[in-house]
Amino acid sequence: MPALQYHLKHIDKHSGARLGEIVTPHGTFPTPMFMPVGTQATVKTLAPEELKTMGAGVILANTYHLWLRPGEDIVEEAGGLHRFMNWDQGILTDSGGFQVFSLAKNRDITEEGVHFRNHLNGAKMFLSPEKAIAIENALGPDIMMSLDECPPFFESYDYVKASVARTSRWAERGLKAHRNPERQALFGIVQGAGFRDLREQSAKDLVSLDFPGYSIGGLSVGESKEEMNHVLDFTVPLLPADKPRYLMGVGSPDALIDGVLRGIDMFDCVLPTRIARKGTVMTSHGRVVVKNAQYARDFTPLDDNCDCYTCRNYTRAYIRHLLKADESFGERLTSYHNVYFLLHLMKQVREAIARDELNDFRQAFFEQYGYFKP
Ligand code: PRF
Ligand code: ZN
Repeated sequence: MPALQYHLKHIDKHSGARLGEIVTPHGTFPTPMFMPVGTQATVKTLAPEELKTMGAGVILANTYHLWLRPGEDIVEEAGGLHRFMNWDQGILTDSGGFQVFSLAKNRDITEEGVHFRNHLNGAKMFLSPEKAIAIENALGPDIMMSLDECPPFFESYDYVKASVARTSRWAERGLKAHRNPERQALFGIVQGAGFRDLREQSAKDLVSLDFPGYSIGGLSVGESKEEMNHVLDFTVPLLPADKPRYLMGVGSPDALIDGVLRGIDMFDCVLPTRIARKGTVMTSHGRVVVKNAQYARDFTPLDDNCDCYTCRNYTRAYIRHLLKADESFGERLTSYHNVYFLLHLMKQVREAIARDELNDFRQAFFEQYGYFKP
């Protein structure tokens, strides 16, 4: 048995949206799905039991961070990431490439891999495609990513062309180095910035290697929503219909719906938890900065249409007070709500696909949420 199975259940008749499920060694989750981010083997402020109650069937963790601290050897000794963090559902790890590019200093990319100084103590380190796989094999997630390079969206054609070719060679090296394909599914990552022929080349290279799933990287890195949707329009059809497609680092409600409409099955993003800790929540009427003075005497829930733990029990005024007083419970309440909001949104999206009504759902959602472009 392969480590992962994708079952395509229904395609929305009026869009490319797919309803399906992914079976992993740690349970089955429905798709399209949003994966909360647990960079350091914790979805910030939330307990695994809480995530499970909300219906999070899979979460993301970062190879880069866990390699630096506590070290993959310690996680392996604990019995793997699932046991280490007491999470018995799906886990996906990013390969570390993106984090090296966004966090580390003095990066030097060579054919062999990336030399850099880590962001914790400045020590010199080296990450190769084989090393990334060895760390991911030790951590033991259900789904792992190949080492890739995520070039800036507006990088030159020649640079991106060479980068895509290298990312393909790294993907092949990673596949060869993978020690545990029966328990862990390795995805290849399509790159190519905004260049159609480079996205095509990248997809072709990776599809020929026959990965159990494909990620789309290099998006949501500063380009416009229109540009991202355009790249998805021509990239998603290049990927096999019987394998899952994961759009990396995307998590705003509009981008989730627009990605699903183009055939994406999985998403992750720090957005809900990051903005929550700063006092911003997503609601059915749009974003609310609950820390603002206007909510000091607002004794209604964060979102009057939400039935999450936070909204059933606490008011905006109380949550604002906690956040202003730097009480960590405030961050927990907003984080809980935001993660629930996106998981619930994806549930509604799946139900709309089943009815062949995702286009109508999108329109109704954005008329409420405050962003709508036909
Ligand atoms: N590559 C990897 N991880 C990522 C990205 C990528 O391109 C992105 C881009 N949005 C987020 N996370 N490996
Ligand atoms: Zn809520």
